[in-house]
Amino acid sequence: MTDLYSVRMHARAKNDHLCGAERLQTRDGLEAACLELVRRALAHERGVADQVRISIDRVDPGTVVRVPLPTLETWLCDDADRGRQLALRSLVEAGVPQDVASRAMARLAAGPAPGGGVMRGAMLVDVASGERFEPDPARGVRASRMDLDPDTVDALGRGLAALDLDNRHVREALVLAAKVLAAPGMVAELCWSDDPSYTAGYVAAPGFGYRRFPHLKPAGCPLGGRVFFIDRTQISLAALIDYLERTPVLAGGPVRLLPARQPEEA
Ligand code: WAQ
Ligand code: MG
Repeated sequence: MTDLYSVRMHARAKNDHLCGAERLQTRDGLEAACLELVRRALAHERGVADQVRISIDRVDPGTVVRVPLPTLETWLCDDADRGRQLALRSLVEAGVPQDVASRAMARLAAGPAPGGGVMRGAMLVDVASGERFEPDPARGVRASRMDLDPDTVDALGRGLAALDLDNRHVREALVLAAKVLAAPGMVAELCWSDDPSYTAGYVAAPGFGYRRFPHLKPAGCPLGGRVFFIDRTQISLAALIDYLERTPVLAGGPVRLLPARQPEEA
C-alpha cells in the first residue's frame, strides 16, 4: 500500500474551539484535503477563525487498521425533545444506565467544557459510575487519523445520496463512529453537532450501529459535542486514548444504509 498522511485541522476563535477535522489521505489526495479544510475553517458558521492549524504526519501504511462502517438508520422525530428521548432510549438499549445517560446528555446540552462552552474532543464517561475520565476536561479526547477506505468512497456517496444524506457531517461522523465502535470497552457514543444550523445527531453502539435522529438540538444552538461511554473494567484508559488519538484507521467494507423510519412506541 502507498504512503498515507494524517491531516488534522484545528481552528480557534477568541481562544475557543471553532472547528476541527481529521483525514487520512494518500500523497495524491493530500493537497486537496488541506485546501478543503482551510476553506472550511475560514468560512465556518460558528465564527471567524483567529487561528487555523494544519498538521500533516506521514503514517506507516503497515500500521493501518481496517474497521467496518456501522449500519446507518434514521429514526424520525419532529423536534429536539423527542429526539433526545429517542437517543436516551437508544443509550439504555446499548447498555448505558438511564441515570448515567441522562446526566451525560444534560452535560452536553449545557455545554460540556468547564464554564459551559464546547470542547474540542469528546467526554469519556464510565458507564458504571458516570464519572468523566478525559485527562483534560476542557479539551476532551479527540479521535484522529481516520478516513474512509478509498474503495468505499463511491459506494457510500451513492448510497447516502439516495437517502438525501450525502453531506460531510454524515460522512465524517460515520467514519468517526466506525473507529470509536471498534475500540475495546466502548459501550456507546452520543453526538450532536456544535454547528448552529446542523440539528441532527446520533447514538452509535456495537449492537445496532449508527442510529441518527434529525433533531437532537434546536436550530441556532451553538452547543454540541460527543460522549464516549466506556466500560472501565474492560480497558486500560491509556491504551484506549492512544487507540483513539493515534492508531490509523480506514473505515470501509459493505455499505449498509437503511431507509428512515418512525420508531416503534417504547
Ligand atoms: N473526536 C472527538 N470528538 C470530536 C471529534 C473527534 N474527532 N470531532 C468533533 N468532536 C466533538 C467536539 O466536541 C465537537 O464540538 C462536537 O463533537 C461536534 O463536532 O446527520 O457535525 O464536527 O448523521 O460539529 C452528527 C450527525 C454531526 C450527522 C456531527 O459534529 C448525521 C458534527 P461536529
Ligand atoms: Mg462543529
